[in-house]
Order: sequence, then structure tokens, then C-alpha cells
Amino acid sequence: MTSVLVVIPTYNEALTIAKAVDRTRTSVPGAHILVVDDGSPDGTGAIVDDLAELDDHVHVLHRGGKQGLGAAYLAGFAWGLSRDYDVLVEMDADGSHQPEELPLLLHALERADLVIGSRYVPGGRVVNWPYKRQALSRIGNTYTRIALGTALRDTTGGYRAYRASALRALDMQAVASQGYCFQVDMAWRTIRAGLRVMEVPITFVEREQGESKMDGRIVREALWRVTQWGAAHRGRQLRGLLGGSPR
Ligand SMILES: Nc1nc2c(ncn2[C@@H]2O[C@H](COP(=O)(O)OP(=O)(O)OP(=O)(O)O)[C@@H](O)[C@H]2O)c(=O)[nH]1
Ligand SMILES: [Mg+2]
Repeated sequence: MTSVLVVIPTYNEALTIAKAVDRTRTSVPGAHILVVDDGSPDGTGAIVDDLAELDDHVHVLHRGGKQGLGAAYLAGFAWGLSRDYDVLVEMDADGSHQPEELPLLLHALERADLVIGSRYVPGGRVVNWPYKRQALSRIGNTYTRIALGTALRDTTGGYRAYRASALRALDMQAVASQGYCFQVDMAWRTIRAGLRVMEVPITFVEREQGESKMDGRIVREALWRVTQWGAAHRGRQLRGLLGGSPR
């Protein structure tokens, strides 16, 4: 039996979290859920405390204040790995990721170490995203693919399933990425570790309630870091071509 932990980071998701938890419980009844809340001023943490009281499959990790998506996931992964879950899933609280599609990700994980729910492979869809937001995501993903030379179509996607063994094989202490660049960082580390990364199509739906935490700082961080990783990668390739050590 595989034990699955779905990690859901939250900051001000009082309007969306109960539904996300409920849909996930229905879709994969055996899975446990860990909500990592950064002291949301809107009371998200207290809502999940109530849910956890009624359901032993629901857990909460309360953190002091808003510390970014990456830090929340690292804390959630550490929580899950120390409790020996076999699979750790990343999912947003805002309804963009459909819990009903989780069985597809878990099924694909039988043949991979990381499965990314992808908007940009055949069969993947984006619903109700404003043109500007969609353009930013597509340009970001295309830039990442060219800079890093990967075949992945949705490196920034945040609906994912990792084998615990894959997370254990990565040097997560060294992950400094905070915003959605965290997703690129983790995918890139997984590829470089020689692990198997697979994309499965998902339908991504724009949030209907609550507010996005996406901002210019998050975009600048991603651009800066991806460019650095790309330059380092090309440098390694060049040294390899010139006969030196590729690393
Ligand atoms: N714990 C924690 N969760 C966060 C933080 N920032 C964002 N989140 C959560 O991460 C998930 C994704 O954040 P969103 O605001 O939806 O950002 P996004 O999906 O990149 O952007 P949109 O597509 O515009 O919604 C949501 O569940 C947020 O509540 C943070 O600093 N700490
Ligand atoms: Mg979102």
C-alpha cells in the first residue's frame, strides 16, 4: 500500500481551502492532507484546525508569517518525509488544480519519480485565465525550456507528485527559490539527479475566489535564477565539449 500526503500551502485562502480539502478527500480517500499555513490573517489556519479535528486524514502545519511558497513546501516535505509517506503531492488551495485529476498523476508516478500536471502538453487546458497571465506563463515556460535545454512544457506547473525517494535524493537544503521559481528549481534538480520526470495533461482553472499572490518580485526572481542555471548548464556543456570535466 502506498501512502500519499497532499501538501497544500495556504496564505489567505479562507474562501477556498475547505472545498479543496473536501474534494481531495473524495477523490483519493486514502490520501492524507497537510495544509501549510503561513499565519493567514483571514483565519485560514483556524478553518483547517476545525477540519483536522473532525478528520484524522487532515493535518495542519502553522508557520509564523508569510515566508513564500518554496519555504512552505520545504517545511511540508520535511513533515511528510519524517513520517515516511511514500508519495508527496503539491497542490494549490485556490481551485486551479482539480483534485479529481490526482489519480491520473498518481498512476503515472508508477513509471516516474516526478509527475508534473501539465497545461502545455496535448490534452492540457487552461480555463478562464486572462490573456496577459497566460502569455506570461507561456513565455516563462518557453524561456525556461530554451535556457535549460529541457523537453518539459510546464516547468512552472505546481500540481505535482513526487516519490519520497526522489525528494530524499535531492539536496533540498540548498533550495533558495521562494516564488513559483521553486517549481523550476525542483524540476531542474530532479532532472540533473538523473531521475525520471513525466508530464500528464491537466485542466488548470483560474481561481474564482480569493486573491493571487503572484507579483513582479516573483517573476523577477524566476527570470534571474533560470538565467543563472541556464548559463551554468551551458558552461558545463562547453567544458565537456572542450574535453574538461562536464561538472
Ligand atoms: N504557506 C504559504 N502559501 C502560499 C504563499 N504564497 C502563496 N501561497 C499559496 O500557494 C498557492 C498558489 O498561490 P497563488 O496565489 O494561487 O499563486 P499562483 O497560482 O502562482 O497565481 P494565480 O495563478 O494568479 O492564482 C495558493 O494555495 C496560495 O495560498 C506563502 O507565502 N506561504
Ligand atoms: Mg493560483
